[in-house]
Amino acid sequence: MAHQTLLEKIEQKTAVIGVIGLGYVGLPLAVEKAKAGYKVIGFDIQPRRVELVNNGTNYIGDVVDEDLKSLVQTGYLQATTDYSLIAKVDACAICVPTPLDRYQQPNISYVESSSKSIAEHLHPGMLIVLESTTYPGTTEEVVQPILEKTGLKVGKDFYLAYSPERVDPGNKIFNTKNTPKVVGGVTAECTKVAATLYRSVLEGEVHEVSSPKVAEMEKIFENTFRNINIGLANEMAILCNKMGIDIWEVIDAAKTKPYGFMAFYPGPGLGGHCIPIDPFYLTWKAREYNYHTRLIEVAGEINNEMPSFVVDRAMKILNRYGKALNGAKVLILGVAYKKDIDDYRESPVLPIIELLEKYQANFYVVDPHIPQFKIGNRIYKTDELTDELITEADLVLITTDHSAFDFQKIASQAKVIFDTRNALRDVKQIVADYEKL
Ligand code: SAJ
Repeated sequence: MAHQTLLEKIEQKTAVIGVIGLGYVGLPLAVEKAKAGYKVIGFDIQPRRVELVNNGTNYIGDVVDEDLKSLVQTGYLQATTDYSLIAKVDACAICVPTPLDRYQQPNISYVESSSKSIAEHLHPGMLIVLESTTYPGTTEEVVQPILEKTGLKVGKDFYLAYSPERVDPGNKIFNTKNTPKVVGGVTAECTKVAATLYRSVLEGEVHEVSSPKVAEMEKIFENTFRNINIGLANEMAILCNKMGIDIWEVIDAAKTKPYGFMAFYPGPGLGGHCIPIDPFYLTWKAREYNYHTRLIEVAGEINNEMPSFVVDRAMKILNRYGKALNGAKVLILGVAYKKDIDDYRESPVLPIIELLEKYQANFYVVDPHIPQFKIGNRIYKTDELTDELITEADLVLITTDHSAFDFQKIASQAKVIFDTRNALRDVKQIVADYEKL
């Protein structure tokens, strides 16, 4: 049986592992598999990323620089743009982006192209695991047919499973190695082979489920759960503002309940490449079953409303000083979609900036993790934070609560602060005129 050979290779660590997509999911996974003693080939369409990996130069915050360097030097990890090397691979993980297109429809073109590349070099005894977050059905309705066009049969000649990535960029406690992993294979053998490989690499529990669909759905459920609860926190923030109640104090009080409550916090909107996007993979698939995922769509509307809610609040604050947004000096602290990371994909600060431009505000952006960023085709450079930028601002807008910001200093120098992240919660003395979301 082919899977016996593969299981033996996994147990003896002679299996060659492939990882397609060397981003914030794929590179940490490739490093963990190489650290476990497997020879790993990383595949990426970006030559720059391949060059960086092969030079032992790390570009992902959650990967330890030294680990990458030594794994490359010892030959356990290499990267390539040459997908024909998939022919050498015994087990291959697909870790490519699954964005939405401009019509909010799933774009699984990277999953399809990766599957086609694998199919060109598919050989008996190979395991393929899709890790990218996607709608339930992708593995069996999209990936499997592409692979079986080769004439090889899933469960007999090759093994196919889905195992969602669970990477929380910047999380100092949970990482690829220690976070529990869910695995669902097309057949029982597929599940067994995939689970055996993950158990030989990861420390966290490997939780087996009965099919790829269950694993695909549980991942989307995880992220939809976050999206909707953040939407609830944002709606409560809007209402509490109208009622003159401090939403942050309300949440701190609610979370004293030791059971049945989980704290989520309002913010300037919902960023990242997962939480704002994944639920709409489910919305799209649900239409096939003539079902309308109302809760997901309402949460999306509320979360998408937050950038304009923030700018409206800024307008009202400036108005108290007889200032229009037009011409006002606004200092924006943070463009990353959440604290202590350098990623601004889907960041809510981008629509906030577009609105400030529309109202002709005179704004400056500071983000110690992001030297420059793009909105559409326009490139924006961030500024160094100086005393002048703080003292001369008509309004300091805190949009990302990076640990690198000295909020005590900012609170003592700024005239007016609007804090969308409760970033000043631990600041003893706030001299400025201070307002929170
Ligand atoms: N946010 C809030 N209020 C909250 C929590 C988050 O406004 O209470 C905002 C954040 O500021 C950010 C967005 O939501 O803009 C997403 O935040 P996130 O913490 O979910 O961060 P991601 O998208 O980088 O990572 C998430 C993972 N995070 C957590 O579970 C904490 C996890 O859901 C997934 O493993 C990952 O997406 C993924 O790749 O699916």
